[in-house]
Amino acid sequence: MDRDAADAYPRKLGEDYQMKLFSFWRSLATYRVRIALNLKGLKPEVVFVDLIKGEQRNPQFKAVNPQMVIPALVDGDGPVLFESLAIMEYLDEVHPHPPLLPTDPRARAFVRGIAQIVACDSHPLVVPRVRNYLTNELKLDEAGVLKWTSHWIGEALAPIERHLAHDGMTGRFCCGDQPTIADICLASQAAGAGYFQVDLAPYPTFSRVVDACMQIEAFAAAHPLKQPGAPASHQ
Ligand SMILES: N[C@@H](CCC(=O)N[C@@H](CS)C(=O)NCC(=O)O)C(=O)O
Repeated sequence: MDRDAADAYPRKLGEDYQMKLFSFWRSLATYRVRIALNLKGLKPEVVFVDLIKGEQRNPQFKAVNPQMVIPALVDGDGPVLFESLAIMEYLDEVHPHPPLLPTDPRARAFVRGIAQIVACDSHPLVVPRVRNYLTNELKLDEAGVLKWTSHWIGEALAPIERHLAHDGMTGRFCCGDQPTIADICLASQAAGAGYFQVDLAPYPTFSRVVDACMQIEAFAAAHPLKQPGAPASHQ
């Protein structure tokens, strides 16, 4: 069923992809999965779901992902994979090199903890359906919505900075000197801070690690502003 729904999306002549990623330039969760795919050297077919036009709510996409959010990844015969953290761990298990998690249990917990502050505590509060609810149901104006989004982004940046600077785990990247799922989530948090005009100056360790990530082609090429359909800048 999932594979059928995914196959309902038109495929260009001659394409024979095993993997199909439902994506949009602006999606921070999909940015995370794009980085993981790039790090693994995987090149799925990309299907665009325009979140600004509300295409995630089309019945055709709802048949792929009933939650009506991206990313969604179909690998082979499916079923569809959903939730960026689950997708990244799946990719890491199926394609173990290079690893996206350290082997040491404490280091793994640290990496997952940083990733979850971003993906489970902060990002869910700034996604389009939440912003739309604030605007349409609670009647917040643009300034009010920006106050909301920047507040919840900051509520993640401050503890992440504290963990990175003080827990003794951080090297060139969040945990040691290899990029992990935590760094992928950091990159998405930095892009979100750009969308919602959050100053990163108070978070020097966070910014240093993000800068190190962006020197890696797999991160840089996955950036929202590098995707088809993206504007030249956030402004
Ligand atoms: N927790 C999910 C978040 C998925 C999500 O909310 N994706 C956003 C784009 S980043 C979306 O598709 N939103 C559509 C909407 O809110 O209507 C994940 O990490 O994959």
